[in-house]
Amino acid sequence: MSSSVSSSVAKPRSTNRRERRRGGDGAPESGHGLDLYEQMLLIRIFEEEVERQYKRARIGGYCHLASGQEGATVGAVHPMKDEDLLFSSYRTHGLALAKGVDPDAVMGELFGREGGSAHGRGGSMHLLDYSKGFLGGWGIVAGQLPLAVGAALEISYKDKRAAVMCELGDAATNMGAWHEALNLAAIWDLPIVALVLNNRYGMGTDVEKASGEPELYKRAAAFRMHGERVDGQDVEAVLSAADRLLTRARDERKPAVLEVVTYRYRGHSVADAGTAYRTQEEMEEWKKRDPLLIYRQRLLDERRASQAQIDAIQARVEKRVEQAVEAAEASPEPPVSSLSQHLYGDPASAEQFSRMRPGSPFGERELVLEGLGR
Ligand SMILES: Cc1ncc(C[n+]2csc(CCOP(=O)(O)OP(=O)(O)O)c2C)c(N)n1
Ligand SMILES: [Mg+2]
Repeated sequence: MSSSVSSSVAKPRSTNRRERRRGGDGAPESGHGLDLYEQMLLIRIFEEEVERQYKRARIGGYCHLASGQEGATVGAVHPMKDEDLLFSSYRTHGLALAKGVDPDAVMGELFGREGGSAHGRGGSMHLLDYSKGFLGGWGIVAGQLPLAVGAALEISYKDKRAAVMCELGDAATNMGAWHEALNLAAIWDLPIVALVLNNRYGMGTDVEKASGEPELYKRAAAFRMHGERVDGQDVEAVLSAADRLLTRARDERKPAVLEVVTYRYRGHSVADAGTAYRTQEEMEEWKKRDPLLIYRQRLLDERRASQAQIDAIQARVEKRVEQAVEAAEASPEPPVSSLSQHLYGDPASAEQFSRMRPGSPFGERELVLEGLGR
């Protein structure tokens, strides 16, 4: 078990396969990195559209946006393999898209339609697509970590070659579930990377005020686990670190904490203006280090992309998001009679639930109600 804790906010190490794709003079190949840029842009434009649709009341429930965090999201998820499993908090749209969930299925889920990735049952906070290894979308802060550790235990128990990545916010590292779950991951040598997206705030509380140790990667030392911190506005730096730690988890069964320092531009949820607890100057400073701006400039400066290619990506992504809205609109609402479907993987639980009376708050079963003479 590694007991090292290191900070790597500086230049990323070139350990991933994308960074190794270089031309004869050592410069990155033309076109290399465009896929990362396109994914970040898809998430940015998708979420801007989500906010518009939410304000038109076509999306209900809670809705948490992650604009500003695209470098962290895409960098962390891109090196994941199909068989790797991703868990996340409720700030989940970008993570689902990055793991390969179809934009139509994500938008459909937000609209509460049958075509949604969870058949409209989950909504914004509970996106899920098991076929893509995307296991949610969880609303209880840090509650996803014990589940993710359970999934990592299964991988280890069945001797599969795969890893789990579990995304959490900075505030989630103060929860009991964080300590309990990571302790088990450490003593059982489980293949899991705890991905802490440190966007500086838990709702309106600054990480400096909420955390006894605000350099969150150092908390890994409590479990003699490897921890490191990386700059989340630099997608390639995140990718390099995530790739290395996921490979280590798969090959050596070693858990790790990866803290990615980033920032959310919007409020905690769409209901929060996000201005009461931080200054305009702070927000402007972070926007100067926007992950998309930084990366676009790098691609152009290093002649990996032309302006024409960047423009073509912009047009393609805008069209893709438009199509996702059209697909969501065209998808039917689930009928009330289907209420018991798509909720349980276990057939016995599904059968039990199917006997519950729709609309009964405590799930009274028909047989019980009959017995009571109602
Ligand atoms: C156990 C629990 N306590 C409180 C809440 C209310 N709550 C929702 S989000 C949140 C802040 C979490 O912040 P952070 O972990 O930094 O994630 P971020 O929202 O910044 O992505 C809180 C306190 C909750 N959902 N679950
Ligand atoms: Mg936070």
